[in-house]
This record gives sequence, C-alpha cells and structure tokens, in this order.
Amino acid sequence: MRKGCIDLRRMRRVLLTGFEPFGGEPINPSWLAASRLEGEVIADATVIARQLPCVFGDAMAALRREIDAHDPALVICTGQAGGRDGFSIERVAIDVDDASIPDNAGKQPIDEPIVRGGPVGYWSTLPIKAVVAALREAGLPAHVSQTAGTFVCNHVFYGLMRALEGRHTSDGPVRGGFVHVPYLPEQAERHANAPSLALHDLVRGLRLVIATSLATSTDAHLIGGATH
Ligand code: PCA
Repeated sequence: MRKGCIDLRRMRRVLLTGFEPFGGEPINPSWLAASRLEGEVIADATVIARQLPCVFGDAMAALRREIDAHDPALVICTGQAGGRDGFSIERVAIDVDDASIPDNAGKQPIDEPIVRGGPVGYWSTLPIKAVVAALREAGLPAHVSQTAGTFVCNHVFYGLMRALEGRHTSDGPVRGGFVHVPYLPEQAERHANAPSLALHDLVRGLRLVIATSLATSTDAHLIGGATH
C-alpha cells in the first residue's frame, strides 16, 4: 500500500441501520437519516448503513447477516417513534413481541417471547447518558428512554444485544444499542402537528451518537433526561 493511503479494509466499521416505512407512512426518517451516513468516516471508523425490513424475525435475521458480514466494532440500530419529541436513546430491550398493528408481512404477535427462555431484558451497551449530553450540547432534543416499545424495534434491539453477547473485534467487546427518532416535519403535519426534527438534524444527531459511542468507554452519570 502507498504511504499516506488509508487502508479501508483495516478501518473500524460501524453498522448503522434504519427501517423501511411501516404503518401506512410513505417514508421512515430512521432510514433516510442513516442512509445519508453511508461511507462516512467518523473517528477512524467507516459507517456501513443498511435498511432493515419492518418484519418480525426477518429484521433480526437481516441484522445478524450484516453483523457477520462486516464485523463492526459498534452497531447502532435506529427506528421511527412517531410522537416522541427528540432522540430517544433506549436503555433496555425486553423479551416480548406485542404488536398493536401488523408488521409489513401481516404478522401481529401478541404477548409472545422473542426468545423462549431468554433473559427478560438486555441493557444497551452504548454510553446512553453521555450520548444524551452530547446531543443536547449540540442543541438537539434528546432523552434516555426506558422502553423501546414491543414492536419490531424492540425485537431487533433484543436480537442485537443477544447477537453481540461475547462478540469482540481487535478493538474489544462490540458495543451496540438502539435510538428512536421522531417524525420528519412533512410526516408531523399529517399527525396533528406531532413533534418533529428536520432531516439534517437527524443526520447530525446520528453522527454524534456514533462519535460519542466510539469515544466514550465509561458512561457519564448524569441526572435526568428520562421522559418515556
Ligand atoms: N419503528 C417501529 C418499527 C420500525 C420503526 O421504524 C418501532 O418502533 O417498533
């Protein structure tokens, strides 16, 4: 390799996922924002952005394939949470599928375990309070969220943390977590003016989530920030 060239194959990788639209929405802000970061280098790590289907089972299988294919040092999954008023940094995934609407394949599991006999929950391994602080410092609304719901996002989050258990790269344990984002303004208009964030703020925020997660090994212990 020529001197001064960056060997892309040897750089750390960050897997960033967003979801396809669901629930009658024409777009999903999580994927629109995540896809903007494809190929970007953040703190010596290359972002690989992938879309997941909004389908129980299939979404988790697709995520596992991407983790195996790219061997990332960090995995951040994102999804739309219409009605929330900022970045929701999820603290915990729980072992239940309980859908109030059908997924994109018409599946609607009710009160079913994701993994029979699996742990009740998995903690995010992102520095959640440090991420909230970094977002707020950048003027973006953000909070720690105590529930990712019981639809496909929680399902994927649970599968993610299970897949990362005991997983390492040369950098150390692979860390991961889930971030819900609000509607885009054009969606909010159709939902009684629900809270929203502009696409460039979503992109800016996800960039900060990645940078802060890569740079922070011990989370900050700050008071508050939890609204859900
Ligand atoms: N949000 C849904 C699933 C896909 C998405 O973007 C959820 O919160 O479960």
